[in-house]
Amino acid sequence: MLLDGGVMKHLAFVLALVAGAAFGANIDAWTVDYPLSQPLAWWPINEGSGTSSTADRSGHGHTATLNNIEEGDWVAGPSGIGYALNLDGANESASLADTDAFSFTNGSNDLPFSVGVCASLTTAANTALISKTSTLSQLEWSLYTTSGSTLHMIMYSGNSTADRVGAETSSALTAYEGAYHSYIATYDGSESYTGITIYIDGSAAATVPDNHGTYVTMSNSTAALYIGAFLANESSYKKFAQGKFSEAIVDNRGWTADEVSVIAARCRD
Ligand SMILES: [Ca+2]
Ligand SMILES: [Ca+2]
Ligand SMILES: [Ca+2]
Repeated sequence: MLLDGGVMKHLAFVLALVAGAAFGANIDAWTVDYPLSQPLAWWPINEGSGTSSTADRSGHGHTATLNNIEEGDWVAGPSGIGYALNLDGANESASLADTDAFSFTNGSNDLPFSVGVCASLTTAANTALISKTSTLSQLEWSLYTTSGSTLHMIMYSGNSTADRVGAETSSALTAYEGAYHSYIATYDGSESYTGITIYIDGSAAATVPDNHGTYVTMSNSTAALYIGAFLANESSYKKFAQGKFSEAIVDNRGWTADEVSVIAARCRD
């Protein structure tokens, strides 16, 4: 049958609405570009199946290896948008072999960088968000929590936990357990506590210094980068995250507060 112009316009409008709704519902999906200039690495963790790897969509090819993941670990992301990996707190993570691009030092001085994770933590105590650490002699940087559930962003010098600069949130993350939240740290490369900002859901958190020893510049070790693990190869101190990880980002510049807001808005229940 033939449709008159008015009906055709109406149909086009309805189709546009459907397309718009689908677009909005898939903000975290493959079809949507990263919201800022392309970062060093962006893992949307949106495959929804597979147990071997998760893609880096930054265009830089830093495909991450999945460790001890089973098909049943794939779950819904924030608000049912996209997917996430439900890590078990025992041995599951994603990792990337050591490469210089993720060591933010020129050998003498630190360089700016930022890291971000969108995760729903089952427990906020003694957990790992993202780090470049493998053992107590392979230490570069880490975003993790301690037994009191406060969030730390630490840079290590000389591959030693004794020589570090860092910031620790004044409040515990306990209230954030069980729902998706954005955890971001930015660092200006100044080799001091004051150059670190920790953001939760896009807002700068109150912090206190976590500095020890003598900090020269960030180590460039052979540590792997881990999403959801800290000191993964250190039997006494290893931490594995228990919770759903929907996105991880690493960038080789310090994000502005406005940029952090844009990234954090992608992570909401
Ligand atoms: Ca497993
Ligand atoms: Ca290295
Ligand atoms: Ca995801």
